[in-house]
Amino acid sequence: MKLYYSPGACSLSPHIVALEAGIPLKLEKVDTKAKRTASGADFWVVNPKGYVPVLELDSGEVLTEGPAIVQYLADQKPDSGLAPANGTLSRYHLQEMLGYINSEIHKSYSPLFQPETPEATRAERKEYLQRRYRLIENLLEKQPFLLGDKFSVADAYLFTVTNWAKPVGLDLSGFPALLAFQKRVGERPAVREALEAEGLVKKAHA
Ligand SMILES: N[C@@H](CCC(=O)N[C@@H](CS)C(=O)NCC(=O)O)C(=O)O
Repeated sequence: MKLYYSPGACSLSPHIVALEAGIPLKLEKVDTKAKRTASGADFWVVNPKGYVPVLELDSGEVLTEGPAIVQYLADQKPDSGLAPANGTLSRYHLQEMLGYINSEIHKSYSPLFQPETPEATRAERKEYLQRRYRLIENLLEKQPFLLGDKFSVADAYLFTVTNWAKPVGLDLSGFPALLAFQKRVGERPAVREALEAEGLVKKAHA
């Protein structure tokens, strides 16, 4: 399988999930502005939506949309415990959380990365994000991970998007449980490996 990614973008979430699950992935970097992949392919052809992440299966079929990709990866290795079993209420709670992160958090960051976004819109989006993070904070005050005691694909996604707070200047100092979560997840070996592979942190020398 191959993951088309852009360093530090939302594609970091499936990258982390694959490493957590022990699924070998080929990686191909994408210039999402130029819509070119590192091997010179036209990214519009790979994904007509023009965005990462894209998971190319060994059959050549492609799967897009982060929440679908992370569940697909977790289901390849059910024993990893990265997603509750299909058909259970817990699985719907996972999808509920992925939907919340996708539509309420991930996409609220998007205008903050656009230089042309007016200052008033930036302020409104930041205020909106802080409101949405409050629910997450309340949850993480009671439990280490979004679904309870165990790390799941939702945690990989939350970690990925929350890493964007610093570059866009979103103040998270009012969310100590969330900040502790970021630190805890960032120290997981698979997460560290994904960050190193994407060139986001320096490799630790032996
Ligand atoms: N709905 C998609 C959105 C993916 C998305 O927003 N990807 C961003 C990076 S985080 C991207 O590739 N943006 C480049 C572009 O849209 O031109 C998902 O949830 O996977």
